[in-house]
Amino acid sequence: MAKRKQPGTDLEPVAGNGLLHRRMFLRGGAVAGVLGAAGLAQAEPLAVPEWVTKPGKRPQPYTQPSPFEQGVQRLLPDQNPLYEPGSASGRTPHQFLEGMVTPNGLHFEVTHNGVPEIDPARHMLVIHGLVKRPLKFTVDSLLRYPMTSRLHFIECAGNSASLYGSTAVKSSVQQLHGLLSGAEWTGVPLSVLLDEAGIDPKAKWVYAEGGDASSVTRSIPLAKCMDDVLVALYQNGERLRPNNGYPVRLLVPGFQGNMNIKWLRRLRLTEGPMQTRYETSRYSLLLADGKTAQFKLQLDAKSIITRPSPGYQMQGPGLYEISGLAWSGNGTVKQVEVSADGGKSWAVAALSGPVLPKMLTRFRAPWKWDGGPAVLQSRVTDDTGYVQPTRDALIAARGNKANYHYNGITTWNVANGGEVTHVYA
Ligand SMILES: Nc1nc2c(c(=O)[nH]1)N[C@H]1C(S)=C(S)[C@@H](COP(=O)(O)O)O[C@H]1N2
Ligand SMILES: [Mo]
Repeated sequence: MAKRKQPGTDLEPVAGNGLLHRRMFLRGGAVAGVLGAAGLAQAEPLAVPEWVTKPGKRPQPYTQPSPFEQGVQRLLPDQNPLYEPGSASGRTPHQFLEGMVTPNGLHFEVTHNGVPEIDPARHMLVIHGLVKRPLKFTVDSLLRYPMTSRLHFIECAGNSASLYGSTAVKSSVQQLHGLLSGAEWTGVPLSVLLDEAGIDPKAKWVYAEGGDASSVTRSIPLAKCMDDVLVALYQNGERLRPNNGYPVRLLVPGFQGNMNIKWLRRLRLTEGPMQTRYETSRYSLLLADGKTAQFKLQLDAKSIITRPSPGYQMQGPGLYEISGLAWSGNGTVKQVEVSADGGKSWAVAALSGPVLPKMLTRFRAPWKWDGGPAVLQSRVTDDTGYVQPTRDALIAARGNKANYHYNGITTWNVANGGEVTHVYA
């Protein structure tokens, strides 16, 4: 009996330049013979490598990645002389990672004045200002509260800032978009601690201060603090890494990375925002007319293709899986589309669940590359209906004096022969 034809089973394209139906990879049969596996001559025995012939190493108390994965590293730029000493970043190597969770050793970092070495036995957190009962917590006392775990991304508002520039920087996805990571955070909902302190009805903002030398301080709307902000103690199951705020940090889901105050030591409830340096001279948006938009705190929806991306060597014409990340500071990823012809036509990508609010979502799309030129793009729509803009549309709306919140579409050019580079469409 003839089976009804399913889209994709015969590698039928659904958009220009070889994009195939997202269901294709769910059908193992359609893939056999077109991917990387080498054909096996019948009854040929496997070679016996030396590691099969002798006992392996003893276990270590804390394991490290395979020495063959040593190239998978955070990217550490030189100290910027305009910034404070110790001001540094470490960018996540998205070109080498998969799934939605960033391993702790590769989580990105932005640190304005070096990483403090904090003794958890001496670290304190105070809540004061417009409260009925000011409170002081030791780390041990915070660890006794009932815990909540949630997966969220953090993205520096300065991530991807070079794409405001007039020429496309020929660089990796790590260099261009590496100030972004996703993790499971565990801690105490801030609302629990604020309720315990008793909120004065006059309070509308919470001023948060870090315990490092830079005094990174930010004003956070009280409504946000009562909604989904966490006082985080654990990152992917283990205690926070020093670089990411050990022993305690704020996690402010979907808001500018800068607001996720690390090494948290003080929360003061206030009537208005404090107009700190990090919400005036920095992390605000310089518009085309020279005015500055302050307190644009949510990060709009954005997506990037991580494979193939610059540095990836295409291995000849054939079937590839395009893989990438999409996220929205305003909610949940609803749909991701992928184009191989510079945005002329689009194929809907498959989303790897779970798809969670204010968290990275992995998307995938099967692609039959013919070995010729291609222009790869991805475009996300979130559950508010917002569609990621093209770079031109973003700059037309905002100008190009801005340093922050770049969320336009990124374009990878695949040249004849397979070199992948960053271009503007
Ligand atoms: N105390 C303190 N908190 C801080 C910073 C800092 O330098 N000091 N950097 C901020 C910035 S700019 C960002 S983008 C995020 C980055 O979080 P991560 O380093 O854990 O990735 O932390 C924020 N919290
Ligand atoms: Mo940041």
